[in-house]
Amino acid sequence: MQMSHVFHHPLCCKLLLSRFAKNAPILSSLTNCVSQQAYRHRIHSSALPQFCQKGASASLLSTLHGHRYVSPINSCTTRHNSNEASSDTHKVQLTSERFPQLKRNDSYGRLNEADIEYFVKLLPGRVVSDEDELEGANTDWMYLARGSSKLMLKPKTTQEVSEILAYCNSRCLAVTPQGGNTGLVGGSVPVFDEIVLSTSLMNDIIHLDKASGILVCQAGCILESLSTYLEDHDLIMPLDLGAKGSCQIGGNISTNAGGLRLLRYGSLRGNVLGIEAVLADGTIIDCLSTLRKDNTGYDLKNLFIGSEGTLGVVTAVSIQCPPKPKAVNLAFLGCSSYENVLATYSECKNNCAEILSAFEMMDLQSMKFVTTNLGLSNPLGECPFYVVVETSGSDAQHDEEKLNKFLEVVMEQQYVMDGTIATEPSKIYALWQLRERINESMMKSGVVYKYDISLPLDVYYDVVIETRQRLGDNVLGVVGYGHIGDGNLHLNAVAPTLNKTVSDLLEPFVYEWTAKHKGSISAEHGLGFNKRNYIYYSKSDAAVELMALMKAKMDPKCILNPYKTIPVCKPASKQ
Ligand code: FAD
Ligand code: 2HG
Ligand code: ZN
Repeated sequence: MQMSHVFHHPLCCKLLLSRFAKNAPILSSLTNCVSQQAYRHRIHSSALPQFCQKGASASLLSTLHGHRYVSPINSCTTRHNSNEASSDTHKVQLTSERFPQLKRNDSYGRLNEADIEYFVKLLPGRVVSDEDELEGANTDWMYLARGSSKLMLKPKTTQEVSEILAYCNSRCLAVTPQGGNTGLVGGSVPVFDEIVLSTSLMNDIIHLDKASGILVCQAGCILESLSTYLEDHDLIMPLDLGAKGSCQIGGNISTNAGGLRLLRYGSLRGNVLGIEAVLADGTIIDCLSTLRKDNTGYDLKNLFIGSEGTLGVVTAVSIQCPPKPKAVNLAFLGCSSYENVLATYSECKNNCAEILSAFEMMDLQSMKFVTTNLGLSNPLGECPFYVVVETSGSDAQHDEEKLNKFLEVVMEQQYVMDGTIATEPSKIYALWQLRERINESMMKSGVVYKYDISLPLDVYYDVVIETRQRLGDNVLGVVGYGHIGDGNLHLNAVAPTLNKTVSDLLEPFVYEWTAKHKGSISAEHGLGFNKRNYIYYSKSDAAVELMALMKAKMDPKCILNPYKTIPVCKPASKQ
């Protein structure tokens, strides 16, 4: 349908809504989900467990988390849940075999009977050595990294984490902290036989101050469970991401996750008010402040935000939560060129300014993956680019007027060639699926080479075009999508299997391209195992050296998440 048929009328919203209704298939694909009412600013979802009701106790939350409550999105779609065995995981090549030049450092101790006895006494019933159960914890979400840990520990309290680390430090046993295991850079799984320290049972909500919106909780709380809990108190989490049903707030903080709301609420570095963490030697650092202002010396909590489990294990967090918006609108628009995407973004900021809560971009190739591989329906015609514009405000009429004004302008200027809007939760949810599930859809075709880069907006999409030309028929597709409002591009190349020709064409090309355009080679996913050696494209030698010094000071035996984040991480005895 041409835009002139849709938007030029002053009642464009109503027309658009009726147009949306004609696109029933996008909704029917949701019928198997746990909850069709679920949406990003969920008010209440009747199909979800009742823990989101007022007065739900923290212990009930724990019980649910103990059973690995998975979001509606993931229960429909996710390939595996962390810590659960999947027959597929056995097919993933061991990281140690994939990188035979990388050697396990023999300074690390090897688990013995006495170690197991110690842990069993400390954590009765919460020491996992069953091989099948360990498969899930050893294998990453991407099905690309697989460790061979023989032990997973599931503490419930900070004190237990402290005792575990003090013991591991004394025995020089390496440890991989793990939250929801949704990380995309191979950071959350062991490389060799590191012990997995899972925070999945550390899922109590400690306190919510309803007046200030400050939430204090344990690190293992699942992001979506927190969102659901908060919404009953007219608050929301300041972050949201496609992995919300499995990822944990401790993992979010340890990766400094960005996601879909960063444009509006800013980074976790601004929203996290306090952190409690345990250092490698077991020392508990209590910086669990709930103050918005605290300039007493160095901002230590920021050391743990984004340090990917290499400096300490985050055990609890206090976080500032914004009020739940009373009105949410979503516009799903099609653009004929990248220039028109940018022009649409500019107009959106001009017209929707304070109510804008997300501005996301996906190209036609991304759309083809979600429609072909997941059976979702594209509500629009074929357009080279699509954008998702979300507004969140406090006055439905005011917000609608602003959105309409913006739509009128972008239609008149022909920046947008087609579009649909939604105000109903179920429709908003359905439209968000098209964007949030791109990642998952590509994996159904094979192996995904993933780049998560920050770039200036004027060159943002050029790298997709160049990469596509460069890879040609060597791959099934090259797609570009992401948080364009934050300058964050997700460049993905999909191939049937891992392939040296493809990797050699991609690396270091993508990193060099990014550095040449003054971008960052990791915008939001971190470095983990996969990208640690490329850090120099985005940080000076001196900065990396300072990181290494901090690591050596805080974890002198290098037991915390070795082989991750810092390019070379040698145990103390080898230095
Ligand atoms: P894990 O994957 O378990 O761990 C991630 C890292 O943090 C590892 O290095 C681990 O050792 C460390 N870690 C975990 N918990 C702790 C702790 N308590 N203390 C110390 N270290 C710890 N990321 C984004 O930024 N934005 C997105 O929009 C986004 N969307 C995603 C969508 C999908 C479908 C998927 C699968 C992933 C997405 N991600 C995104 C990546 C991932 O979800 C995030 O990085 C998330 O924050 C990881 O949380 P987690 O609990 O799963 O952590
Ligand atoms: C997203 O924004 C996530 O969807 C995942 O950060 C990005 O898979 C990716 O490349
Ligand atoms: Zn992202």
